[in-house]
Amino acid sequence: MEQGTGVDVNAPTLAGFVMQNTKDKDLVILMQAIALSCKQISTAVKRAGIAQLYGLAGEMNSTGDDQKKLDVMSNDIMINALRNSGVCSVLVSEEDEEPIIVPEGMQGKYCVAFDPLDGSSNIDCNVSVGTIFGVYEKKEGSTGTTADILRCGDDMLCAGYCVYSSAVELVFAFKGGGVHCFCLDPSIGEFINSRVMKFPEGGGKKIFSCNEGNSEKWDQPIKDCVAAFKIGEKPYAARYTGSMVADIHRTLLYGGIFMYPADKKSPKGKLRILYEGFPMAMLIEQCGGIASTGLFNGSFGRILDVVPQHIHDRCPIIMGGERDVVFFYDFYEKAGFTVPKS
Ligand code: AFP
Repeated sequence: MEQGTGVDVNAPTLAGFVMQNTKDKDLVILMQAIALSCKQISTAVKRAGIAQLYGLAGEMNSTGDDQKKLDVMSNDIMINALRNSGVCSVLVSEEDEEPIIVPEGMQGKYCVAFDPLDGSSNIDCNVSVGTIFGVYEKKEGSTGTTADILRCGDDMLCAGYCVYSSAVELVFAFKGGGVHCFCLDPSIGEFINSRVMKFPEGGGKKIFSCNEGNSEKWDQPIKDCVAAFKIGEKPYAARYTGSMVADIHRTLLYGGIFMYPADKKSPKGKLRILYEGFPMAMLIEQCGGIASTGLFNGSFGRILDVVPQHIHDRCPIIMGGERDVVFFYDFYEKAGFTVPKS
């Protein structure tokens, strides 16, 4: 910090961090494009009331949800930034039915799946929302096709999210590395490395996070597990915003478990693999937690092992600290299922 000025001449910026850790200039360009998008989306979210951006755009998106005006704008922001970055070939957005293939002369080595504004049904009441992204490297010799991105989560190179809340924080990880948080410093318009993310020692706060309104359709072991969260001398606290980014951000920082399981009506659950399940699973695992599909197609697996068949495929999600996911598994074990051993 330069004395008396409040200016940090050595500010650990996102670009500097990516360069130092990877020496990959294309990845620096990619992360700068994502960061720019997040700053623009954050500004649009903040000005939504003034700029009359609340409300529906009048369309439905690729997964059948109503599109908000901010959904459409955030999608345009991301697509423009990534397509013009010169380092992307294939883009998959929650808002677009088909993948976007970048024109040949502008292609680069990365493929990005993203949800430009996740939790957007919360926008009009000013609850936190976020952007989620997962990055793959194009297969060798590929001219950029859907096959470059329809791969298991372990093939992702890096992933992250940005949460638009009282502060704007961008959380991301390279495959196999730690999880890092960058806070947007509005005085200089840059994301600055602010903290390392890791599950609290011992599991942290006992919090469960799920839409209990669906419980009638859940398997009996999940019903039993959630009932058990609520009894005893020190029951778990219930916290659920309906914005995955906000719920996962809290889970990573405070501890607990987030669940969007399969149910009788939706055997694949609700959340999308490429731009919700995979990026969050990578961050959860690299923070020391477990990211499981729960009971899915007859067995329990890692989310990152799933191979999506379609770009908008869904999978059930049970993720959080080891203490709490193991607690969840116990109810299936008692019901006679073989569960993963940690
Ligand atoms: P929206 O983007 O349509 O608001 O959906 C948000 C979301 O994909 C995810 O962020 C939430 O965790 C989940 O859906 C909430 O779903 P329920 O409203 O069914 O609880």
